[in-house]
Amino acid sequence: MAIDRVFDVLAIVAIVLPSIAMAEEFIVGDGIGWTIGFDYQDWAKGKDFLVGDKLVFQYPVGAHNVFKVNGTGFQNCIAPPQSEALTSGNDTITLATPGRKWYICGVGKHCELGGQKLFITVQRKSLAPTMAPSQALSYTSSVNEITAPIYQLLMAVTVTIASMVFL
Ligand SMILES: [Cu+2]
Repeated sequence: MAIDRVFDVLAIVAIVLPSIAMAEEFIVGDGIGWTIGFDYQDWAKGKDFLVGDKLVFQYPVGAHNVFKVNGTGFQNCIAPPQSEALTSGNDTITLATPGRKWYICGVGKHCELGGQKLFITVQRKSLAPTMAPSQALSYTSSVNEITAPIYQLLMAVTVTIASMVFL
């Protein structure tokens, strides 16, 4: 009986762990890439940006660049100093923290007139996205004295691995 419970717990960890470790990579604008005359708010609509995911800005080198700005910089298309620009043409940004993020192109009037700006909201990653709260509760309450420490240990390991991946 106790052994069965251990396997149950292992099964949960096996299901939960990959979903924690898996980060998504978003090509901004998909096939269009990072350019003028494209609706990036429309592109971002319905997408779930989670901590650990990546944004990739793709464009011909020299044609555009990428600046991370604040809300005011986004609203008014104010580019920070050139030294802060990403210019590789394949700029990957890892979304390290939750919250609102703003990006603009600082070339010419691409932001003001070309609408080359992106605003997203990054969400905190849930630790157990595949396990419903009710399910988790019933498992916790049915775990007996012997398996409880093992369950806690496995959860601690899961959290440790998750923090190693994302911090
Ligand atoms: Cu541009």
